[in-house]
Amino acid sequence: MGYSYDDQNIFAKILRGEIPNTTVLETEHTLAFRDLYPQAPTHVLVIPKGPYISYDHFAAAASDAEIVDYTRAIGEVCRMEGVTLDANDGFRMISNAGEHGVQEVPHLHVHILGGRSMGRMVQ
Ligand code: DGP
Repeated sequence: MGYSYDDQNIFAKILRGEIPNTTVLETEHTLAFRDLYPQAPTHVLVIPKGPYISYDHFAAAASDAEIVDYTRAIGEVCRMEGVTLDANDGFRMISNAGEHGVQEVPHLHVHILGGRSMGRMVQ
């Protein structure tokens, strides 16, 4: 099996500047931008700039610098959006992977959803 990254996926095109996006935060290794189809008042996608499909791929293949940058950027986006627990009522963080996770775009992304109660995930 192994990981096979498709560099024609939509987020790869966003990273190359071929498709526009509404950027919330850009760091050395990370880009955060608004979801095109927001499911909540805050709906931001946070992606590493490197060619990783899923979190397991990223954790196995990325450098420590990329992992630290990405992890901190996620927290920074939450802070910028005003959904952190010290300032507000919280958020949901989701990352879909593969067929079972129903991942639409095969480039690692974390969804940050907030600004409303997200409801229970497991019924
Ligand atoms: P997922 O199902 O977890 O792979 O989510 C993919 C998300 O990407 C989905 O919420 C919609 C969003 N999306 C799809 N195409 C685009 C795009 O061209 N631009 C932006 N900003 N978001 C997109």
